[in-house]
Amino acid sequence: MAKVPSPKEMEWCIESLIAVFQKYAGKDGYSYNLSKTEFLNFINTELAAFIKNQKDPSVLDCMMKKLDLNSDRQLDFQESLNLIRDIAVACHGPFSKLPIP
Ligand SMILES: [Ca+2]
Repeated sequence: MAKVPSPKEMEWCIESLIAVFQKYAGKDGYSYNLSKTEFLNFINTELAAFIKNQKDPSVLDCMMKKLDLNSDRQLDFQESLNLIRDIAVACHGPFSKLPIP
């Protein structure tokens, strides 16, 4: 039997993105989408450091509406990835200026 190679770092990151999305999606309905409640639970748990200074709850409502490209009041995996992409791009700027060890 051939040994299955362990996932590379980027493959592991992709698997992690999918696993975290699926952990929150489907808790109160269709398992392939985040409802508003699931989205708030996801963002307040998984991205707490990024929103810790955010005191206005309407900002998260606006964020979900902006991410919900097909306006079905749910975020599918692709729509939720736009948030992750935006955060990664925002973080890359400051990190890219650090010296490489
Ligand atoms: Ca949607």
